[in-house]
Amino acid sequence: MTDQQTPVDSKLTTSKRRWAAEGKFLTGRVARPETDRLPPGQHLVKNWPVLDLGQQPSIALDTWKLEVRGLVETPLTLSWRDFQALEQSTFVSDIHCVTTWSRYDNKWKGVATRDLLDRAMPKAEANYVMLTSYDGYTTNLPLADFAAEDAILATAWEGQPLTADHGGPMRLIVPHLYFWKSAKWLRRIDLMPADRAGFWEMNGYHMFGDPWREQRYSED
Ligand SMILES: Nc1nc2c(c(=O)[nH]1)N[C@H]1C(S)=C(S)[C@@H](COP(=O)(O)O)O[C@H]1N2
Ligand SMILES: [Mo]
Repeated sequence: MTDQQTPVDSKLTTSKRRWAAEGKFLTGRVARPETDRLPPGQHLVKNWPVLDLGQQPSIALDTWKLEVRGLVETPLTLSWRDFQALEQSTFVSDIHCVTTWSRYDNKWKGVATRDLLDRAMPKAEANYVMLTSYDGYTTNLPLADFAAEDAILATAWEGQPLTADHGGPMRLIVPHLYFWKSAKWLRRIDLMPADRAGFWEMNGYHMFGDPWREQRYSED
């Protein structure tokens, strides 16, 4: 082999480099230029608003549990102690709420969804996830997006235990989708073969919810 590239190779290499720089074809958090950080139609806030159905459950840690069910090799039922014994990760990410506020640089600590899935071992037929919370809330997303490298089952925000109003003791954070996908007070994760609508998705919100494509509401 020679080091010399054919014109075709170098053209491909150039466009691949450009795609990489632009984050083309990638889902999830990518290195976007700072000027591109705010998705269309969003404005920046410094505070952290509380939004939910108005029923904020208070869950005692000794009765808290997390279940992983459906298309997995190993169904899981984790106590708080079991959950704390899983590998802990820290990620920093932005929040984009469909009601048009965004908040930059939130520091989360908890269990990376990938680490939980490593325990449960999704079956090959698992393509989507339904999340069910202690307040009865549900929301759906593709398994690949649930397993994004910066998706986290968060128990702390900015170094403090996650407060009950924001979904404590544990909530999901999926930074690359609108925040309604980030279930607070998460109780159960079901791996499914096909997509099904959760609460807001049955009420006119988009099935996927990509802020960069402004997928706020469903088409019909
Ligand atoms: N369990 C549960 N999770 C939920 C909701 C809810 O009502 N119940 N609301 C969603 C919506 S619409 C938003 S915008 C975010 C708000 O999270 P925050 O109150 O921490 O800002 O939580 C999401 N997760
Ligand atoms: Mo929301």
